[in-house]
Order: sequence, then C-alpha cells, then structure tokens
Amino acid sequence: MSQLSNKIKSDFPIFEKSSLVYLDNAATTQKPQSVLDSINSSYTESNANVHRALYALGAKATEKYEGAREKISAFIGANSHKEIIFTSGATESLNLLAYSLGNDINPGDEILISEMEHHSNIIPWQQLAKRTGSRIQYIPITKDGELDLNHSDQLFNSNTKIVSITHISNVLGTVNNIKKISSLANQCGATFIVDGAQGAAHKKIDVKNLGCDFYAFSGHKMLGPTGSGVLWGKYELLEKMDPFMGGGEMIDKVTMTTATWNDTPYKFEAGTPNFIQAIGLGAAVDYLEAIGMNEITNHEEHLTKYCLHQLNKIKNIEIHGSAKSRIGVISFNIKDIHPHDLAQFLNEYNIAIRVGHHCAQPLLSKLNETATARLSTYLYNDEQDIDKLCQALNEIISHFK
Ligand code: 7TS
Repeated sequence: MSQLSNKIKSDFPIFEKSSLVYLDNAATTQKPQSVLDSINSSYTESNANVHRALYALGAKATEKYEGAREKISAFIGANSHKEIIFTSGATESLNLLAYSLGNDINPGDEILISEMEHHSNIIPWQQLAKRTGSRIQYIPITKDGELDLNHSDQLFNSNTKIVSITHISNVLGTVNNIKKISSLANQCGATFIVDGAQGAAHKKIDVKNLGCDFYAFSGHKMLGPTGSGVLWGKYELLEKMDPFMGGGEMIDKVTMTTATWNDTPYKFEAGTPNFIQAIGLGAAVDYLEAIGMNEITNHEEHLTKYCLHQLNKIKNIEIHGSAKSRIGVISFNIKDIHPHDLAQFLNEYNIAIRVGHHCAQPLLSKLNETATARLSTYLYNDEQDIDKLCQALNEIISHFK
C-alpha cells in the first residue's frame, strides 16, 4: 500500500521540494502536476470568458468548462450535466440551497441538521430560520461520535421540511449512514441535502444510490483548485428553485422591470464563473479516476487503522470519536498540552496538522473542548508520515514533562 503513496507522492511537486508531512487534508489538499498543468494551459491556451464569446478562443474555453461539467456528472453518478452547478465550494453550495429553498419555508417548519456539522452547514440554516420563523433541530451524537437516531420518530416529523447532514465529519471522521437518513427524510417528505465536503474526496459517490436530493462539495479538498465547488441537485428540484444570485448569464431576458431565467444549471451561475478552476477540478477528477476511488478508499482505510493503532500507544492521548465507519480524520488532545502548542512544535518537524475548533464549535462544546489537534490523511500519505508524527508527538510530550 505504501508503494501506492510513494508513486503518488512523486506526482505532487510540493513533496519534491521538502520533507513535508502534510496531514491537514480535511482543510485542503495538495495538487498533482496534472491539475497544475491544466490550470496553466487553460490560462496560456484557452483563456476567454465562457458562454459569451463568438470567437474560437471563447468556444475552446466553453468546451473545456462544459467538458468538466460532464466529467463531474459522471464522477458522482448524476443523471445529466444539467444537474451540476459550479460554485466556489461547499460553503457557497449550501448557502445557495438555504437561500433558494428558503422560499418554501414557513413559520413552524423545522430544519434538521446534526451536532456534528461544520459551520457552513449551520449558519445558512440559522439565517434561514431567523428569516422565516422556522426552527432548527439537531440530531444528537452518541459518545462514539455517531448520529444518534434513537429518537428519529420525533426528529423526523411532519414539520420537518429540510434535512441537511454531513456525509463525513470533519472533526471525528465519522462516515454517516446517508441511505438510512435518506429513508427517514423521505418518510416525512423532507428535502434531503448532504454536505459532501469531506465525502466526495474519499469515497466513490453515487448520488442516486445515496438517495439524497442535493449533494454539495468542494474541489480543493479533492486535489482540485481553490474556488472550485459543486452543487448536484435533482433536475426537477433545481428547475423549481429560484436563482441564488443575479447577474450576467443567469438570465434569459431582462427588461427595465422584470427578468426571466436561463436554463438550469446556468440560472444558478451568475457572473463570470471560476471556469479555469472548474476545468482544473475536471483534471483532478481524471487523476482520481485513473487511480480509482475504491483503491483510494482501501489505502485510506489501511492507513487509518495503522494511524489509530500508533496514536493509541501515545501516553495521555485522548482520541475523540470511535465510529465504526470512519476515515482518517482524527481529532485528539494530549493531557496538559494545549493543541496550539502541539501544532507549533510539530511545525518545527515540518509536520502540518490543524488545531482549533475546526469550524464546528457546537460539536467541540459537546466534546467539552475548545480546541483539538486534528490530523487528516489523503491518498499520498503513508505509514512513514504517521511514524514521523508519532515520533514527534512523543518527543514533544517528553519536553513538556
Ligand atoms: N462542510 C464540511 C464538512 C467541511 O469540512 C468544510 C470545510 C466545509 C463544509 C466548507 O468547505 P469550503 O471548501 O467551502 O470551505 N472544512 C474545513 C476544515 O475542516 N478545515 O478547514 C476547512
């Protein structure tokens, strides 16, 4: 398995230049040469605004942009490229939904999220609730860090209009049972949204099989450029929704007083889109598919087991969450050492992890922590990275004695 990551590491220029141990992949991922080449060649060979230019360069840019949409559609098992909206990331995708679905939300309606959500799957709903007089309900979590669906008949009820749940926790690594939540959401007739920011990078996604109505994710967490993101939605639902932002290209006809909208998905892509980033995301998808998502999942499962085994040998470590189904996003605290000190010392070893609240303050307060240390792996990480981390942690602990 580590042979896979050795081969893969050489595709990423950042690892050539230093002995970096990069374990902050839940925040963002490094980019392979093929993605960098795609961005570079888009700027040097096909840079013109998409969907509006009548000259050849514009047609080339549009063809590449729409080609990326087709690739992403196939990558997640969508019915058609018309179900793919390019956004700047999961945050924009979720805000789009909270805004555009909000027209059908009334006082007394309930929006069901969970205690393990990232702020970008909390704040838009809080704002919607404030705007409409609706309420937010939370699915609690168990001490293992799994969704507690014991009282699902109360949580999923006739007032529940929207259910929006993370596929994978960015703090605990828990992989939620999306199919189960889908069936509960369906039973009460709610719209079901999955925050796939940590999902699409690590698992083979088949949106139809998951049974959700919308799936939101970020390109930069799956080897793509920053500023690339996706919202997938069922076509018939997107058709019914109002646009999120107004501006160029999202319209059909505009008069002094009125406007009609462009076709789906273009009515949701106001202004000049991040088309070069979207094309770069297409290159990232090509790269991931060439390796195979199942191969990536297997590699990460092996590495997560190894990592948990090694971390558990460290004195006074508390690992948060022990979900049965999980990925290599592992949060921990070490007794009497503040996570921020840990991260600073690890930096001396050229090891990058994230510390803090991970934009999930409600979850952190549930864990009775204000900050944790968090490592998060990806396809290019290997056992040596984990060994270096554990050795450094042991040395840091001995300094603090
Ligand atoms: N949802 C989840 C579950 C996330 O982990 C993140 C980002 C987002 C949504 C938002 O994604 P964005 O690309 O739009 O910012 N999570 C993290 C993290 O864990 N550390 O930095 C960003």
